[in-house]
Amino acid sequence: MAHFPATPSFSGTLRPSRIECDILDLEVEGDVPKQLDGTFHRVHPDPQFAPKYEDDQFFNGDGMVSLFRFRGGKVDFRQRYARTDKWKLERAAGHALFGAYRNPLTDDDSVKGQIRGTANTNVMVHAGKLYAMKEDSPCLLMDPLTLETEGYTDFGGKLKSQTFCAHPKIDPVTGNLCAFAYGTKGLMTKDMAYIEIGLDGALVREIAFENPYYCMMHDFGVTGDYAVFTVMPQISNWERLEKRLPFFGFDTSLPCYMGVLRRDGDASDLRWFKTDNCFVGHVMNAFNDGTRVHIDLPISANNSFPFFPDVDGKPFDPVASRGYLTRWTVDMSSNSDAFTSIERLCESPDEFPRIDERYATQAYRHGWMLILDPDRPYEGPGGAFYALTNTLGHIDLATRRETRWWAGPQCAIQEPCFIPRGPDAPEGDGYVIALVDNHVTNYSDLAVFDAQRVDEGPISRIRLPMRMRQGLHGNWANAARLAA
Ligand code: V55
Ligand code: FE
Repeated sequence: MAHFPATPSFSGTLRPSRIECDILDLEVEGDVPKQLDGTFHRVHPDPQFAPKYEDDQFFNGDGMVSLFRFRGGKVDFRQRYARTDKWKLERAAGHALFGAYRNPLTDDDSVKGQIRGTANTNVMVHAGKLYAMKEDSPCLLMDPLTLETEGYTDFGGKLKSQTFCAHPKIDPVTGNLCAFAYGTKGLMTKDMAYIEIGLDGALVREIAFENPYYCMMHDFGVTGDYAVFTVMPQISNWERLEKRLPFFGFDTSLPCYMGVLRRDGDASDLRWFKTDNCFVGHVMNAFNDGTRVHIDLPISANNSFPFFPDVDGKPFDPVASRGYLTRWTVDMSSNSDAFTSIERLCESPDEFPRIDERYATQAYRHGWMLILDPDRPYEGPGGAFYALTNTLGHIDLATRRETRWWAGPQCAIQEPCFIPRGPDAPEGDGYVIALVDNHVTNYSDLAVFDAQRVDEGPISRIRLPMRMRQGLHGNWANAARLAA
């Protein structure tokens, strides 16, 4: 008998959904641009079974992958669980076997040593497969159209790392998928790797190195010449796991770092630049002009994750938790470990930044993100920690002009995704899509915006007959990439 805890992670707007389905030809309000031919995949955590522990958290749910197939103005929908090893073992048992988030000490003896991954963080098409990813485990391969799971991959026995990040980037110049991994030799190890996977799905390079301290390293940046890593003190250790504390805790006594590694090197010239304690969010983009290396990402004065609390017990500070898009710059020709500059790019709290990915790794002009506008009213039920992602924003980094669209008092918006109008469209010319979840009616729409006119609101809404659970990340793949 399924009985989910009555905690904010499993009730109210975060009530588990667990819906696998196929819907042909979704209802559409307005017109979906006919030239859009491709797929939008996204994923949310959705526990298959009630968790072993009442205090379990949202990030531990099994990956539920959604597919919106766009063709000729019509959109088909499909949703399937990522059939991870964990999902299959628990399916066979009929109940949860794996315990707390990233804590193997809490698992049933019957599953000791099994891969604990949930594939719940990001999904991206590369080399004919859908990569479904969770940063604590290997990359899971799925079929991009049927959503059948193939299983975990070690890239033909070539990849040494036990883990694979959830935020790879596709280098638009080489077509390689650029990724990284932390805890490559096991939990709590400082061992990391920079990884590239070629257009044929084979390992191109794996560069091993160590980070200054073990921490949650969630996202990274890639430039033409370098891979860029951010170290922030969401830390962990075995003592925390033995005490059954949340896996990560935030340590305000530790500094942050920006690491820069040559993509074609052997890590002998890896540099760690140092800055004050802060909380580091998702990466919008990174690029280098010569030896000057830039990474753009929301930075908060303090911890943004209340469920990974302060290690000294300091109370969560919601205002200090807000991140603001910031440019971190370092110079590889400098002899010191100091940053060259730290420049705030956006004055509104923001997260889930995206770009026109044809400009990934390069100097760029256009960004989109969710803005957390605290001055807007919210009329939905409380509890969901993402209820304030109420506004979609566009930023023109050349003029610093910001435009935005508020989704209304009943709604939250999920991570946006940019789609170019066509292969030759200039940077930023196209569409932005984002799920808009109505927490009162309990329906979601996939809203389509003109990317340069988000303030005018959606030009069409692709209507789902249900509300999507809060998700993490998703990506567009055009027909050419699907066929490759
Ligand atoms: C994040 C999400 C995760 C995770 C670690 O957003 C970090 C950050 C959905 O799971 O395991
Ligand atoms: Fe993420």
